[in-house]
Amino acid sequence: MKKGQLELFENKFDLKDGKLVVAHIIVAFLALLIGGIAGLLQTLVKSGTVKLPYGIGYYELLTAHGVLMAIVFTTYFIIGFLYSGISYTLGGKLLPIVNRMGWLGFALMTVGTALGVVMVLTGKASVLYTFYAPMKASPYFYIGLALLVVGSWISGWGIFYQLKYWKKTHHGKISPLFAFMAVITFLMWQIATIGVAAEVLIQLIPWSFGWVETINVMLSRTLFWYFGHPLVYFWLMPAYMCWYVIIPKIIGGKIYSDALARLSFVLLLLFSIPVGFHHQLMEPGISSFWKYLQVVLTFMVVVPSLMTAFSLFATFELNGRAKGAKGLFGWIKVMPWKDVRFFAPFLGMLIFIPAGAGGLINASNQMNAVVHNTLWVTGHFHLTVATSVALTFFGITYWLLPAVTGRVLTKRMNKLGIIQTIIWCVGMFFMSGAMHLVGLFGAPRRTAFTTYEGNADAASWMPYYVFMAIGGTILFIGVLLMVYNVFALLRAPKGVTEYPIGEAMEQAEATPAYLDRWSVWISLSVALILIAYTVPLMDMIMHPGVGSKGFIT
Ligand code: HAS
Ligand code: HEM
Ligand code: CU
Repeated sequence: MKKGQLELFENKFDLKDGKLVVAHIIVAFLALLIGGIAGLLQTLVKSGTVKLPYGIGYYELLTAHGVLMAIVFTTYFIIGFLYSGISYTLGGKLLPIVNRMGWLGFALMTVGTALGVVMVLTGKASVLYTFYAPMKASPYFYIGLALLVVGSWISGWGIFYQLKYWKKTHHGKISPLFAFMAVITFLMWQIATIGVAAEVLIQLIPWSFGWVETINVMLSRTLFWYFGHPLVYFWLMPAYMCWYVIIPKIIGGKIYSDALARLSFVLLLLFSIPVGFHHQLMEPGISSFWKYLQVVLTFMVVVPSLMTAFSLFATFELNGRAKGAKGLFGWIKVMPWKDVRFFAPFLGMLIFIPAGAGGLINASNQMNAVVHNTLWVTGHFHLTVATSVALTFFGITYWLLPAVTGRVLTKRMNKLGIIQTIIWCVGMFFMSGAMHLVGLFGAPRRTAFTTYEGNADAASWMPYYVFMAIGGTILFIGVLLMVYNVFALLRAPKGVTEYPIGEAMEQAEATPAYLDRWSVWISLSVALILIAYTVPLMDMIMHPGVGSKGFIT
């Protein structure tokens, strides 16, 4: 019996690849833990509840929080998750060379992360996760970032290589949906990170070593946002992969349309990069025409999200009807609410509706003038990345860790997962809700506790800061419980957990082969980027203005 089980398992997930996956997930959740401590302290400082001891600066904390949460937690989780799915759907195991590339990427990323985090925690890189010039960090912080990016490239190339091999051995077949999406995600990442690599290697590192005196600030910010917006889709697309491919299987339904899912990912590749200016709408130095063009493209990239919403509703409703649900909302009753593998990602989807709506507000030029650099924006991305994406990643963890380690999710763990999800939503309701509101009243983001010398407007923000701190405290409990859950999952009873990959509906149309034609999509993507960026970038390079010296805060 035991032997049979083991064999069955070995057909399901390769345990050697499982180790690679687990290594990534562990680093991700350690980052969540340390980032969570920083986050909690931020809310307590802002509300005037605590003063930071030992000369720790607010910006040290905020940099650590942004880097650990938005860059380390996400990137490690994503690579671990995508490698697991690649291993499972493309041949049942990673090619030995791909497994080694995964480890090499992991090692480089980890050296880079350690270097970067040490610089931040020793106060030598209080430049926030966007590392805007002319704020200057130690060169080793930038070198750490560069290693992190190069490591992620190597991992991405491993994914491309595995697909290439699969295609060679499965001539004429369309790639599995999960693999297709993983490749698009990493193609997008590959194209996007060129911007930040150029910024770091050509501008920031020479400048912070003192080899050049000044820096072209406008150019550096533009290169950053060329990368920074696709960065947020790099977080989102793996969550969409769970919503499209995994969730249908977990609820016992089918994928509404394989072709629609692929098309939405192609659109995400095309439109997620040439839109960075929507983070720079309030900046001088970019003419309004180019801002306008990129805002139009920003609204184009909303389309694949709306397609996603449509297709998920369709999956849910058709699944409900197949199970006998009646009426417009009858399907809601037959959903597996008590299964955390569904519950956590579903709340992520639900919260993505207001989160995305906030994004549409941000992207509208006139409204951006109201919300830019206020806590509203912080509220927006704690709903998008810190809830929709994070809750989806949490939901994935409950089956991923058991599946790749040969264990099972126990009832007790499932229950703890449900509790964790509820805690997260309640905490975020308070924290992000208060951020949105007080942001509308003009409270700036990225500020420590201050009374602005008794200014009455600033005093009226204080109650909201208290709500943020209440929310932050609840969220921190959620972080602790999640980290506990991760380590408990790693010790769960041995057994077989299926890797849940959904299948398309029988009546769905066949997937057209052109969707698998990479060269077309890459060329189109490059063309759009050239259209949106060439002229403004040339302008910044030809008319650099007066360069800026560095400032160390
Ligand atoms: Fe954003 C700033 C615009 C999406 C993250 N964003 C940020 C920053 C971050 C971030 C981190 O235009 C701050 C960066 C910094 O530090 O300065 N954002 C948008 C727009 C979208 C958007 C138009 N953002 C995201 C996502 C993120 C993210 C996703 C992370 C994961 N954002 C902006 C702009 C700024 C900005 C400006 C700059 C602000 C400033 O001035 O600084 C769109 O992509 C959103 C489209 C999404 C929708 C929702 C579709 C709904 C779905 C849910 C389906 C649910 C179902 C269940 C089926 C329109 C898919 C339903 C069940 C029931 C029972 C009802
Ligand atoms: C910023 C709290 C979880 C990503 C902030 C700020 C607070 C905060 C108060 C704003 C500080 C300011 O503008 O002065 C928390 C708490 C969390 C949490 C209490 C949970 C315990 C997360 C997660 C993510 C995240 C899970 C992403 C996955 C960010 C980012 C910033 C930020 C990117 C912006 C940093 C910057 O402006 O440079 N957080 N957060 N947070 N948070 Fe969180
Ligand atoms: Cu953006």
